Amino acid sequence: MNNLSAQQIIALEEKYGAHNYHPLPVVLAKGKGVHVWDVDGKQYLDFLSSYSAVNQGHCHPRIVKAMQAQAEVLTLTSRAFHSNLLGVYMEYITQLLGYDKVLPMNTGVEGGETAFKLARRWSYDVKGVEKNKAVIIVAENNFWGRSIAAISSSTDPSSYGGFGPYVPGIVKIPYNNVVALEEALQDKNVAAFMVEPIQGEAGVVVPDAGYLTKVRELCTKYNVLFIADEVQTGIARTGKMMACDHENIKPDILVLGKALSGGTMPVSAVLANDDIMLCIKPGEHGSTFGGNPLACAVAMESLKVIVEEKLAENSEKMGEVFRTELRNLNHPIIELVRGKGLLNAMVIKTGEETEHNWNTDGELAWNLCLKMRDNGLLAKPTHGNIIRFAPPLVITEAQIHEAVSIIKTSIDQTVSVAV
Ligand code: IF1
Repeated sequence: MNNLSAQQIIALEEKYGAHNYHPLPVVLAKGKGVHVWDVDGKQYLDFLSSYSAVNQGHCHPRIVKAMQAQAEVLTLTSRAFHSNLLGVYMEYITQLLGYDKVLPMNTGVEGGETAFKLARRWSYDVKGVEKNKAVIIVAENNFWGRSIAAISSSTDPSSYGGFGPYVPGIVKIPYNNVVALEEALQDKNVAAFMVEPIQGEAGVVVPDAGYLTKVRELCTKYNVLFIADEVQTGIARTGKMMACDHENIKPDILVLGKALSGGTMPVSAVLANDDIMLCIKPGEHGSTFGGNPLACAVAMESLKVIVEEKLAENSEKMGEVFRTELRNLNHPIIELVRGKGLLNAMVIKTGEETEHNWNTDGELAWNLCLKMRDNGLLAKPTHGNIIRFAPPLVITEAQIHEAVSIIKTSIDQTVSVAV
């Protein structure tokens, strides 16, 4: 704890930190459930949920308790030795999600890297792809992190630009397009198709109903692995345990992160069945922290909280209420509201589409987020004119009403200034 003002803290970051972010000017010091508080004690509804990492709510008492208890006993053994929790956690998560095996890592991007490596290795050892020829298909506007392979998969210049050379063997096709997928699958060297069931960073882009089912069918038909990046959509965020559950389909490789720890520490996991997972042998993949006892204790409790508090159900229900109410505002600056469960986005009309020239380059979305902050709700624009709304899944109906009322007031205040 310190007594620095918000301005002083922001100045310290600016002076001593790399300039790789442009945060909304608010300095948080505390979080509990759906709420966060800034250094001056002002309370906000958190409608970002730390990019969907705090699905269980900030500082969930059960998760914090499990973390504290384990932190006092054993935090890290490395995988050079066994720990008493790893096998127990592995049994729990694989049985819960229905896979033979799990490979524990730390961040979401490491999960993606692991999935890429698994798919490549499977393609050589099982499918019979010629050495070093494996291809992985990804969707345009995907986002799976900041590593060299992740940015090599990206079609966003602000993500990949100026960081070349890039990883070869990655083919990009349009999202939500099964014709393009089938065309790309004609290449016999394809190892996998990796896709987000709903594209998060792209602006909460929900594909047509049936898309994932068709992806599943095509991957099976062409003997290609279906990798679902559920780092953002998984763990009840979209109203089911996994977003793939909406279509009752099972990817060959499932990548999880973020809320797997309830936002307390980086914990990620890659799940697959034996025919895929056992392609990687001892010494061929791993990390110092992956599967550490602290992470095992925290991840197990985080998953149990989701299940026992029925957060998928609440996410589905509250998401419906939220989208309906937001749409019912019928505000002329709202172009559309989309999403599933509590992963939602509000698209704001751009200047050319309205009679008023009030929105240039996402300026309105940014100003609206500042106004919502003033009125006690935190959200952030993505891609200029899209605002993501993704509160913790423990949110109540009364809090949804409160949020929509703040959003409405803030739009009115912002627009009256802009016009
Ligand atoms: C940043 C958005 C969210 C992800 C999916 C893997 C990862 C992510 C589907 C990697 C990470 C982040 C990281 C964060 C911004 C962010 C994000 F704005 F880009 F869209 F969540 F909403 N797969 N998503 O969304 O996970 O390695 O970060 O643990 O600032 O880069 P990670």
